[in-house]
Amino acid sequence: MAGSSWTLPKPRANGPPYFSRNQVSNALHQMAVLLELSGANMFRVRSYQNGSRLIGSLSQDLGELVASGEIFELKGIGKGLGTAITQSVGEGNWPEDWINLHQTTPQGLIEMLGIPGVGPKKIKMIHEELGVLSVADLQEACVKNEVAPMKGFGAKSQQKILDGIDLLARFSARRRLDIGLRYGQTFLSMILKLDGVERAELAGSARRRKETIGDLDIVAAVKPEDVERVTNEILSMKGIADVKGAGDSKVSVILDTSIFEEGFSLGHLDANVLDAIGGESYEQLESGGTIDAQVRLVPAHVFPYTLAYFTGSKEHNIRMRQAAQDRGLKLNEFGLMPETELTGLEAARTSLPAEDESDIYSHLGMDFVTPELREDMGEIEASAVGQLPDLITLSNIKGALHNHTTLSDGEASLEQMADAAQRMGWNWLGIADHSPTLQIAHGASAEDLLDQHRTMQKYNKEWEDSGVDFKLFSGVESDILEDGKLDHPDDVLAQIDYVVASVHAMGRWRSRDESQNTEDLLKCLEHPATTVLGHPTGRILQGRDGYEIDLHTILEHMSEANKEGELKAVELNASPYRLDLDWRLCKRAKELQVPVVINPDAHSVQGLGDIDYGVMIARKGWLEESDILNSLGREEITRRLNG
Ligand code: DGT
Ligand code: CA
Ligand code: CA
Ligand code: ZN
Repeated sequence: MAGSSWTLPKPRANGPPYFSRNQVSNALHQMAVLLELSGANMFRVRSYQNGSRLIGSLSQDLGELVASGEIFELKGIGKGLGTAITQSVGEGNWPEDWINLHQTTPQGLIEMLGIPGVGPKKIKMIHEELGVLSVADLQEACVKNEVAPMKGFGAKSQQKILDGIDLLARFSARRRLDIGLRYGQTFLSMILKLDGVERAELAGSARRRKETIGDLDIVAAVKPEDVERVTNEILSMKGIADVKGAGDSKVSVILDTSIFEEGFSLGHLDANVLDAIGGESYEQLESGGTIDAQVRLVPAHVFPYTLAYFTGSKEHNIRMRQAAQDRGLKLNEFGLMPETELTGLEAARTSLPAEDESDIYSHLGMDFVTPELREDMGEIEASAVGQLPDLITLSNIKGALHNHTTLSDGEASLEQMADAAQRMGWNWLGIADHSPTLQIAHGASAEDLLDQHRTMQKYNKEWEDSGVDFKLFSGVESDILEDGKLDHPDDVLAQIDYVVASVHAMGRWRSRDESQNTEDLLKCLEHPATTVLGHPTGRILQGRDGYEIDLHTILEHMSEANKEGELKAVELNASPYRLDLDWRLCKRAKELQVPVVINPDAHSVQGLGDIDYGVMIARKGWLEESDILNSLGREEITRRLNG
């Protein structure tokens, strides 16, 4: 990974143990890889691998094992490794030969390790035979078809390497919201547990719920006298792959998946999505991934100001500073104060007090702006005149229209999905399995679809008779075919409750121009059976861009249709891989009064939980309860779908 460091960590304390269990385990793992790259004997490589695993999973304290010499009694730690560990942990010096190997291994070869599907053995061969020294060299060699002819490679594996390089480049820069939040919330909860941390919050793009996160930012309130100890405790936490810097008010680290107590898995993935992000390679990349994080430690009285500053966005901050200037004040990460010669925390002593961020806004004559809205997209103006939206919340959601069962590519049965929806407190659930054309997702035949419809009617009758406030709706996720046609005959579509129309043949749609795509989508939307436009651009975050489409025109047409009494809703696909409709366009849909339906596109029971991410993005897009179709209760949605 681009983020992770391959230098041996510096000793961190003034006495033994100089390195943590995690750091030693990492160093051993890296040694195994470097040894393999250098062509060392496999027995030696394996002894480092085993040592890494053993130390990483120790239940005893490594410092004590070293101090007592018991380290040599551990099965799997030979004399050589035992001595090396004793010297590093006990004295703070890594062995000479470890340092040498790190220094002599070309940096480019280490970067190549980040390419999914490319291990040390292959890198060594490519390096020796082709003189490749960097990811860029390797890409060039593949393009020139120099890798395929090598023994043990071939055209297919050459293409896989090219795809992997592409994936690595996209992946290294930013991480998806779900992943960023997973790291961020885990790290935050560990920091909150430390003695001396009075409060702490996630800031930056994660707090603003951006669809992807560059790095994590955390702000913590800590008394000056506790800063050094808290800093050291953060640096020795599990999950810290490397330390980039630690000063007296800021800690910069790289986190890896060992931060997750319960391990790291991605759960059941939609085949379409998985395909777009590189299949197994992607899972490998994700589980071997890292994310950068910065923690700022400040005294409690400046905490709200620091939190507001590092929450951003930069654009929002600029407007806030302007608003302060308009009142003759200066706003920065330390406070809100009259212009002064003093700087930093010194100047903060003259700041207006703030218990919370809302006090800062109120000093400036503004309503509190929720972090999701802080993008300078109109929130500054709205908050100054008390016109901020009353945003949708998870508890407003009563059901959803786009979900899959085992009838197509879902993992759970109709019964399991209905049961899960009830347990979530929903009052209705719409099932929209794939249509026949989509073979990769086992699209269901008309016959099976109608069968499922009858089963739902049976359950609905039972619930109605026994007074249960729950109902199933039968839909279909129809592929949009050539010329905007739907994938079932009209008489079939007329029998079910609704159609989610989505594009899946991405290759074809992406090869066409915007006007052709827009025209076909408009045709499809004109079909009386079409109720919802599913994942409107087809983008897969970090996987592939969507097809060219003029969504403004589409939304305007949908707006007209709604004014004429039809129901044409646009989906906000809540899968964290999609988040499509983009939040920047949600506000436009709202202005045009096109209903938005937040759909988890669940392919499993757990998948229903993705609704959270959809709500986050809907909030970011200014949407209120009245803008969201699936905030309607059972009876109202029945009327809307049958109307
Ligand atoms: P990211 O990490 O790329 O997903 O996005 P952010 O928004 O988390 O950006 P980051 O981590 O560079 O900085 C966190 C916040 O700190 C940012 O949203 C606003 C604030 N900030 C950072 N640099 C500047 C700056 O030069 N000017 C202003 N006004 N604010 C800044
Ligand atoms: Ca950030
Ligand atoms: Ca940052
Ligand atoms: Zn779907």
